[in-house]
Amino acid sequence: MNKTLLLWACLLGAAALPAQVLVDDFEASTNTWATESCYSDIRENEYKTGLNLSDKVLYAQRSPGCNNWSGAIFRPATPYTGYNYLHVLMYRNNTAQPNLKVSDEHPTGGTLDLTPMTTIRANEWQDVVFDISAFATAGVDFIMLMVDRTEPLEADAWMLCDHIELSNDPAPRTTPVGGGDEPQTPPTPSEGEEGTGETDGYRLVWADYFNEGTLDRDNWNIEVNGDGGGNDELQYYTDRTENVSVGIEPATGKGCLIITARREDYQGRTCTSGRLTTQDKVYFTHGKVEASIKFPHTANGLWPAFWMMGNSYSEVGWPRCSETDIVEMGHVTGIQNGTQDRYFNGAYHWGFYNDQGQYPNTANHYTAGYSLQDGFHLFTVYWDESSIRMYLDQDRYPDAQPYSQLDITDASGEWSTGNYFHQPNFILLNMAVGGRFPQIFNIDQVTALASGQASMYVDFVKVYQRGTADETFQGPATSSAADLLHDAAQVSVYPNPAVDYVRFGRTVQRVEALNMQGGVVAVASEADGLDVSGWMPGMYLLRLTGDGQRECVKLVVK
Ligand SMILES: [Ca+2]
Ligand SMILES: [Ca+2]
Repeated sequence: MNKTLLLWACLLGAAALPAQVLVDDFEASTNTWATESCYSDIRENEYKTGLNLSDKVLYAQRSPGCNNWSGAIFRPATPYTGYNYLHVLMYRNNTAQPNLKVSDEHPTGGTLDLTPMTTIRANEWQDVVFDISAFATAGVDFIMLMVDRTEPLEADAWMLCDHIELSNDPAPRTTPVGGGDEPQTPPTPSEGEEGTGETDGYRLVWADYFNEGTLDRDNWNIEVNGDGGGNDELQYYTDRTENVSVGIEPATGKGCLIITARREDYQGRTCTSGRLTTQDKVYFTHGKVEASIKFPHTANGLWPAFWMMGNSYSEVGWPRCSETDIVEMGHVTGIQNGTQDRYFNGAYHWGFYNDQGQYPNTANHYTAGYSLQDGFHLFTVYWDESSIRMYLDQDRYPDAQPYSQLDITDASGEWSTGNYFHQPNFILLNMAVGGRFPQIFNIDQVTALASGQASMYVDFVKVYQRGTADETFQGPATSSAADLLHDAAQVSVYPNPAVDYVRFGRTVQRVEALNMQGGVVAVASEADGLDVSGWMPGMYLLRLTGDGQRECVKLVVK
């Protein structure tokens, strides 16, 4: 096959189905596999060599006297459809052919025996591939792995199985699983975590769904201070789990970032809370940014917010770095009007202070038609070369007008927006208590903390981009079909079809090649390129690491 490798040049449609799905890697404590006829168990991997450096494996044995269908069976809750190949990482004590059934009741009557496409070797890990294309439509509703079908048997035959995967790629695995390099499951949205999705050319480049039970410190910093945020706020921000945690929102069961404000004496302050940023970890210029948030009842005195600031903050200071407040709640006007649960705003701060102590800023206040404090609501900002536009619940109300917008084309003056809103921004999530925004400066007036504490829940945060030249992105890229090419100017990747070798134009400390589902297909160190012979046509993401930087480059293999 003659391959050409193209830099990401156009947007491709997202695959309707994941390119592969991991059925089991046996690392979990529960065994979902049943012994058939002879013996099976899940055990420590005694052979951490070659392709399998992981900890646990499935063991299946057939002994003399046991049936030739001895092995282990797994029944998925719902059939897997759309896959043509089943991969089993296998280590066995003989070269007899393993046997597979993938359907309990094959529509043509009875189950079908499948033998591997792979030549079996003994005493080493190999990726054994089965062609299951006959079941791509009807689905895989049963996986029965048999040690062999030989007969009779004179000595024990056994096999270790691991990393059982359904795929549309027949190429056997060449990189090890486990040992720290096990492919990470890319973050994938659960039901209700779709947000506005990949619309209008926007592709997901980063997301945190907060479903893993712990905060991902590759994404987030937790601020610790009691300085009042420059607004005479009352809280002390801590990094304790009492204030910042990842857990379950009790009413919906959603995995969330939980920011909790608590009334307590702490470090000279009368209450505590949490504030997180992605500063120096995830920052980007232009894109679509959104978060699904369940606010607490803010009245009176809580001030939760989802916002952005320029990553140049530590160098140029505020407001020169610019600030974009996507949503804030708890303003004094809402308190005065009795509309605290519906009154919110988007706001912008930029420029610098003049001699009169003024600087440019603007806010758009808005009263929603329904409470924003009784469930999750989606806040989406579109930020491009011409404007910043903010939308409420655009997933449910796609035709609604923006609640806030700012023109950022004018760069004619020292205070013009166009000079401040085209630089990389990071994301902030926090919940202040009191201060100038709610105009409450005494903890006794913070009725929202009368019961002692109140929490803000964030179901997910996402950044989408279109891959246009004006965009930048720094951070741990989301490994999905939606990754975009970034920083291409720093790394030249060009095709050499004659030898199937992609050159980077320089040596990088480490490169990981990921397929569309985030599976690692190749890893190399101190490499100036990658051999891509044998790669299936398709889209790949190269993560290049060096000098403390991580760059992502998209490849299309044709
Ligand atoms: Ca394993
Ligand atoms: Ca979530």
